[in-house]
Amino acid sequence: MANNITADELREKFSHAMSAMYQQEVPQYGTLLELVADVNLAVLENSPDLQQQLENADELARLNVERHGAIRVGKAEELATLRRVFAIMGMFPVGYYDLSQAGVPVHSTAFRPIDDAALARNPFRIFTSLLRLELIEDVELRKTAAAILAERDIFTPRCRALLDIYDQQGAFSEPQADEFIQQVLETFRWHRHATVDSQTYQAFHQQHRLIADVVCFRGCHINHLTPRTLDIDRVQALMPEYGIAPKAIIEGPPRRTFSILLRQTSFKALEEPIIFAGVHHGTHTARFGEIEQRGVALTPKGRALYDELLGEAGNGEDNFSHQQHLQQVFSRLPDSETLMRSQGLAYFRYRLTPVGEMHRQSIKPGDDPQPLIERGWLVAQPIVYEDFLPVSAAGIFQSNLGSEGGVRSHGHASRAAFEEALGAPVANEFELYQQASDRSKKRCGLL
Ligand code: OOG
Ligand code: NI
Repeated sequence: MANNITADELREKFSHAMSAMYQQEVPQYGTLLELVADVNLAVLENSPDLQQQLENADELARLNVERHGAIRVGKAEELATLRRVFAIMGMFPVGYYDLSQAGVPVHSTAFRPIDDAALARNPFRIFTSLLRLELIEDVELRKTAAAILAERDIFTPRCRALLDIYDQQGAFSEPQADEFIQQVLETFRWHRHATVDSQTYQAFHQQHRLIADVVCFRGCHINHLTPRTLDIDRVQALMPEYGIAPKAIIEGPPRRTFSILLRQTSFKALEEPIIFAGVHHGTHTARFGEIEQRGVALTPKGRALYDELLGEAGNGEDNFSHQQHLQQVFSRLPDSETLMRSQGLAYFRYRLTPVGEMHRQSIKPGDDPQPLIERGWLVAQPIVYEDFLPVSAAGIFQSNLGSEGGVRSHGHASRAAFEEALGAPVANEFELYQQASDRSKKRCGLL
């Protein structure tokens, strides 16, 4: 069919449409975008090297656009249908996150692009959580929740029809693509009208605020979007000046010369007016804005060290002392690209330089990349971490559910149950990074 829209184009349109909708719904999010743009500009002005590097990578134009968003669903069918929706946009389930360890009754995955070209084009991801009804202690309440969820359909009939059309055609024309985006937006739109009366809402809310958020509305409203910042510490510090209340601490690793994984922080969820069935007015607190700064993906060995150090550091009360403490504890993880590479702590992509190309025949599978890098034949580029961190995610959840301390509670990881609900396995993020690294090594003749 002529003029078919690619998955990358659809994802791009989708992330723009979500951003426009969310800025309308949550004006404070628009303010956060302005702050992020201001800080990014200042960083670039002070760092011509970085500016050049981003320009070369074609990153400058879309520096301030969203990198991820998050939603929460209530039942298996919703998750499975989202899998179909996101697949059309080139977003596939990667990773399994068990948040129950941190007292949040959900488990999650991230729908995201997987191949190098798609990630380079637009890495937009949706962190998607499934409520675990079995973790609701009150049996009656659990039954009520299940009954409410059984009745709702978060997708429009036209969205469902378009999914079937896509399955038959294997593609969308441009008008179909635009209609699809419009229909999908309906699922993520905010509804001021709760589907339950205020008593039912309060009962869920008392068990866990998240249950009320997932069960009491017609859709699975987008609960935050997250642009990329070049200086997360600066944005965190400036938020109050822009009239935005930040969460207490920046999640993830400390600031380093050689950035690793993912650092993130958010502003606190707003208290928004809602209307209950039976016309009572009330408020609901779920929606916020977040920022992120990504670094290199760590190997299982590097990640184990990260998890160990993070556990050792614990949680500070205020961001300043927390970051200082993190810096100290993380001194055990070398802050050097070369050391991280030679110790097998992080993933890299390799590329031959023009001189390296000329000496291609003297490069043998199994050669150590380091001498070749020093000789100027080979360049190693850190592979960006494209996924999420369960401890950080729990911190983001908790700060926006009104409890930053975080009660640890029961609940066992249940990847198999999650995959059954999803109707497919989730990809292993480490395997994806390893494959990207291996592909690049093969191209250079190193593998
Ligand atoms: C998701 C929180 C997790 C992140 O960036 O780690 C998340 C949620 O609140 O639904 O988005
Ligand atoms: Ni997030």
